[in-house]
Amino acid sequence: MSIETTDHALTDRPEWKALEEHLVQIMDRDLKRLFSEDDQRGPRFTVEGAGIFLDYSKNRITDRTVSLLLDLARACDLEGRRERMFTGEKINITEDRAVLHTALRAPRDAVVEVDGVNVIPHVHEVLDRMGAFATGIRSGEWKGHTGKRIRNVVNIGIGGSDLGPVMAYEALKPFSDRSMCFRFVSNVDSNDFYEKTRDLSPEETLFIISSKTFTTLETMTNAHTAREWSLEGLGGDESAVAKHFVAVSTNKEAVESFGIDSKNMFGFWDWVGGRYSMDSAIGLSTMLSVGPDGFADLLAGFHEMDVHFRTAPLESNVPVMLGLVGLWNRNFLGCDTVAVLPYDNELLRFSAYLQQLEMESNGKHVTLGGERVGWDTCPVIWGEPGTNGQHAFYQMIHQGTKPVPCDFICFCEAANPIGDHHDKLVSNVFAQAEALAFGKTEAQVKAEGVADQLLPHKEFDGNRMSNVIMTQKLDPRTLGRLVALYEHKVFTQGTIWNINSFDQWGVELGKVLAKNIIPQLSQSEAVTDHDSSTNQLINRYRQHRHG
Ligand code: G6Q
Repeated sequence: MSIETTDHALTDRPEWKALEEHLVQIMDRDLKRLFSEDDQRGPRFTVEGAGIFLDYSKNRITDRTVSLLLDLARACDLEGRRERMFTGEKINITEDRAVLHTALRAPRDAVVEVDGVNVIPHVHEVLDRMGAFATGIRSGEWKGHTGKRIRNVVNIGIGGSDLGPVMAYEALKPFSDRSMCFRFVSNVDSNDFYEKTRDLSPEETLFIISSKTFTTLETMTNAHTAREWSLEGLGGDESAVAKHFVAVSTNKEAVESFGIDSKNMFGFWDWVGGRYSMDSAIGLSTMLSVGPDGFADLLAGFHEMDVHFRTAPLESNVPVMLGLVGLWNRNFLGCDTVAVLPYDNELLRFSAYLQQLEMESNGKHVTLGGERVGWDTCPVIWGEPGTNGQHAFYQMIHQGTKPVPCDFICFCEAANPIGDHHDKLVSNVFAQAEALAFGKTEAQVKAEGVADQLLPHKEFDGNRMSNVIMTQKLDPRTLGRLVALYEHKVFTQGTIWNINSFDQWGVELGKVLAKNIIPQLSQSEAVTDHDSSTNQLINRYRQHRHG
């Protein structure tokens, strides 16, 4: 394994120190003042690329802030590292892997080499096989064991093998084949499997077992349960598995030993991280729902944003600017969380998807060289679609004690327009961003005739930062662009924080401990080998697990 040793303490860099000094100089200039000083501020703090328009003017920044942030990005070699990712260098140094999700959406004639082998023909070979399979299922040509067509598709996977597929299914529902039913089972909680299958007919149900490793506890447990459920409903004939199970994995041996023929397996590669895999074969359920052409549009959208990220100058680069402004809010203004607020109901799983993408990628406390970081890394990412959030947690965003930077995401056109719903929806985006930035002074509240004792309760400080991301319409292409936007934002921030955004060692310890605990839960004698709290919990559960 080649561990990079070129560790620079980020906070010792002159560019970082310049930002710290600059912060002191602009501390007292709130957003109201910044806007009043410059009537072109809105248009100037705006970038556009790959069909995505980003207005970041409602952040507490000046031209100098932007220029210092760009200096920092250059000093951290963002451009060089970006190229190293795109060209297949093994920048995931703790796993000695290339990071090539961008190759998954590269055109057929592109050349991207890993260890001297061009991976693009392999990518397209899998895409072609997925396309033929999806067409067979969608047309009814592929029949189940008893000769009925497949109407239900159940994706079994977790984490990166679930969040992307389920998010994309919800987001692209208006483009899906409505005669089919799609379900996603992820949790090892038996309720998940039960509830998602209780009304399905095994004769019409296809399971996609999506697991890069094909060893994940949750997925393998659900996969075996699905196999039993299916065989039970199909008369116990083992040959039925071939018609009702396919696998998406990098582990051919494990897939075969589960009983799935490798001709029904769609592969991917170790250079695709789980949370970066919704555009690989892990997206098979997406392709089944929106069709091969819809999936091709999704990939085209991803690729457009890749090209933009790779080629646009940093100052006019949408993911770079989103990343830099986020870094300013995190490291210099001390914001601990970011709310992602899509004003589109179909994006109901988008914040959960980004939670994994950002927090699993950049929630790290050591640098690439293994030193403890001396600066904050990933903030907490959270959110819900608007306007629902407005009637729930926005109170805190407007009047809580700490600012919460918000990404408002909106679309110029509705996927299913009805009357004036869409204007009403989008007006709320603009109003929320405006209210957060400019607030309402005590004098304004008083002028409305509000009683003196209520003034502090009804006043809004303002000076709360937000981005507005606007694009035309939520369709497969736009979804690809949006996801790639955030992938590259993560890359931008991870590069400056000098961490490995592509491993996830932090999820291992709990998994190992759970494996040790599983047999203890059903043993007859009391468990004593943990701390007194864990022993107590295990033993209490042991005593009560049968009611
Ligand atoms: C993502 C993570 C993780 C992974 C799941 C499922 O980057 O690695 O969320 O996707 O643990 O793993 P398998 O696909 O191997 O089952």
